[in-house]
Amino acid sequence: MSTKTIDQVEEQFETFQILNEEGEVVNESEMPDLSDEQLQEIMRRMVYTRIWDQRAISLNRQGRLGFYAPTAGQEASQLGSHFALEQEDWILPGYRDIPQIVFHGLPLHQAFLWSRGHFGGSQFPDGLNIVVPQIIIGAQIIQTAGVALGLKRKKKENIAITYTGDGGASQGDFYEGINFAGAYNAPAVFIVQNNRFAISVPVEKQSAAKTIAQKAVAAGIEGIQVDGMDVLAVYKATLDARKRALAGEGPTLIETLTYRYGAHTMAGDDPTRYRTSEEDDEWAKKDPLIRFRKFLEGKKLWSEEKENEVVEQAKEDIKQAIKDADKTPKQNVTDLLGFMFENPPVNIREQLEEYTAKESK
Ligand SMILES: Cc1ncc(C[n+]2csc(CCOP(=O)(O)OP(=O)(O)O)c2C)c(N)n1
Ligand SMILES: [Mg+2]
Repeated sequence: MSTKTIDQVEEQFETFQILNEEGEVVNESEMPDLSDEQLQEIMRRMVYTRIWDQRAISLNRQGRLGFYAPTAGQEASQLGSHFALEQEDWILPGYRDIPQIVFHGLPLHQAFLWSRGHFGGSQFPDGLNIVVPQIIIGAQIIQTAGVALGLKRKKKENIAITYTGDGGASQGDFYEGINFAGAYNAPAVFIVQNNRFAISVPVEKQSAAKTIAQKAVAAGIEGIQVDGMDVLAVYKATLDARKRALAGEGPTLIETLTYRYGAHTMAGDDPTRYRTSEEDDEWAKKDPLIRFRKFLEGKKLWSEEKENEVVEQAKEDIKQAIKDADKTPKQNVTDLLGFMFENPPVNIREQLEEYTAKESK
């Protein structure tokens, strides 16, 4: 016995890239077919999300937001994959994947309510196919396999897509989910955003595997590792995965190599305790906005003026969304209990009575 098998498998998981760090096309044959307007829209979303991240961090520090998991650095991974979806596709996000569900149609003020732990942040508009962002690491992977199987059974031309992190790929749920989806040929796309850390734990400590993408092999599904700072590569990989899923060719596991510039969440994490500034600098050079901006400027599709417009729009929208969130009546204990069951069991009925009396005082 030798370990040759592993070497042979790992060799096949080369990083898929279309735009290099300079914004140059290095993989012309994989260039996706996107109109000028679509290319500009992708940039608009990434710039918008970067500003939103800065504002959210500052709102959090002012005590006005609640839970927040920073997104800067991960825009290409999050928004490039989302751009490949259709409106009727289902998204099962993790706690960091709020940009995708907002661009899918969740009003921004509801995203802020979700941050505040207000139930209004989880009561989605009718017809919006998203699930409440998952906090339990990996749980959404199994749910995605189920949603995708449901879509297949109902003969819908749609997929279910989910996001987790490098840490999430160590959970039992992850293996169960991808295996089940493979076994039932469910139209699912599993994105693992490998930002190199699960809070402070480096990815090298998560697994002996060199890539997360190769974990697809044991589940008998497609796997691909993508440059997660290259929005076109992430878009193309997701688009291809979606097509394969709908053609009955099974689910795909996509590993995006990315980096979160900020803290894990705003609840006291200090990345300087587990990352070096050299590593931060190295990843800043790969920045998804810088390289896509260069690419678009080369095509005369982007300018400082355009960028400023997006920045101003984002700031204005955020200001309004916070106002709307502030205007939302505070939640009561009876709201929480009332939403739990259609027919509440006796202990919940007792508590409902108790709190109805308290709240009416
Ligand atoms: C089942 C479970 N275990 C532990 C936690 C605590 N926890 C929250 S985030 C996190 C790290 C997740 O890292 P990763 O999957 O890489 O995602 P990232 O935050 O880097 O996007 C952990 C361990 C949790 N939420 N759920
Ligand atoms: Mg991570």
